[in-house]
Amino acid sequence: MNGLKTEHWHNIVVLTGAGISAESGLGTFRGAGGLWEQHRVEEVATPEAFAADPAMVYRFYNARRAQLAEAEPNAAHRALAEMERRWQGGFALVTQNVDNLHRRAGSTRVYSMHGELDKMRCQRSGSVLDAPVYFDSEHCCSCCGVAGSLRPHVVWFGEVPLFMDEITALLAHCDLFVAIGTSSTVYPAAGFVALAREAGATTLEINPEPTEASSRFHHHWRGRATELVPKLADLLLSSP
Ligand code: BJW
Repeated sequence: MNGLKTEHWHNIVVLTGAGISAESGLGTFRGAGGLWEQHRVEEVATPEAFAADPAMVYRFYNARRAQLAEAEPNAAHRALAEMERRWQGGFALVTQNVDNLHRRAGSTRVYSMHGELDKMRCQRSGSVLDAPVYFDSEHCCSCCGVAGSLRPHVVWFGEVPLFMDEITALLAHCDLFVAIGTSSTVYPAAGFVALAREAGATTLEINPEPTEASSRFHHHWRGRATELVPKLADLLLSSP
């Protein structure tokens, strides 16, 4: 941990990825243990995979929902919720994660740009509904009463992420941008650091490993999110 001196920051934007939930027991997508039934995420999280083999894709998300039901927010999620409560300027949390651990830790201003695992969407009406732990093509939706129209409310490759207008506006007025636990391999999130720098922001990457985007950040804190995010909260919330 080095280098970051508190400045006259007003607006903070934090981007999180799978690494922040790793210490809550949820697997990351890439690196060791990133395969699910021998599939890479790029092979299951696509509209094409859902069209070709919906049972496999439902099974993937049902397993993830069951795992999430057993998981609890960790110290990093809680530290971000405390930052939102106590930071005097603007604070926004953008997450690529579809788990609900930020909200369960108490964060309220969360932009879940890749959707939410505990929601499902009717492809006929567009309604977004609370999802049970298990659902598949047999499940009838409450809006039109037809089976086979429900899909996970998540953003797959080739689909447009959610809240892009809001996130772009936040980045354009950002003074400090922090990326936590993301490999920065998936766009548009991987490009947010460049947008933040165009806005003149200071940028910090928190990750145990260097990533494809590391060279674009001013500062790097190497270590686990549960250790370093509470330290960041202490640093920011104790500054005059
Ligand atoms: C720790 C830790 C600890 C471990 N503490 N850290 C060529 C060039 C550029 C772009 C493209 C291209 N070809 C195609 C594209 C576009 C494509 C893309 O980016 N593809 C890449 C593979 C190249 N992107 C899209 O299609 C997106 N849509 C799009 O671009 O639309 C166009 C558009 C955009 C904007 C406006 C208008 C139009 C959609 C992307 C959807 C991604 N969906 C998924 C699945 C979501 C549902 C689900 O969860 O199942 O999102 S894929 C998956 O990857 C998931 C994640 O959110 C995402 C990112 O992964 P993340 O979070 O970074 O996890 P990992 O596993 O990669 O990394 C974990 C990190 O944690 C590691 O670095 C560890 O070191 C670290 N870590 N333990 C802290 N304790």
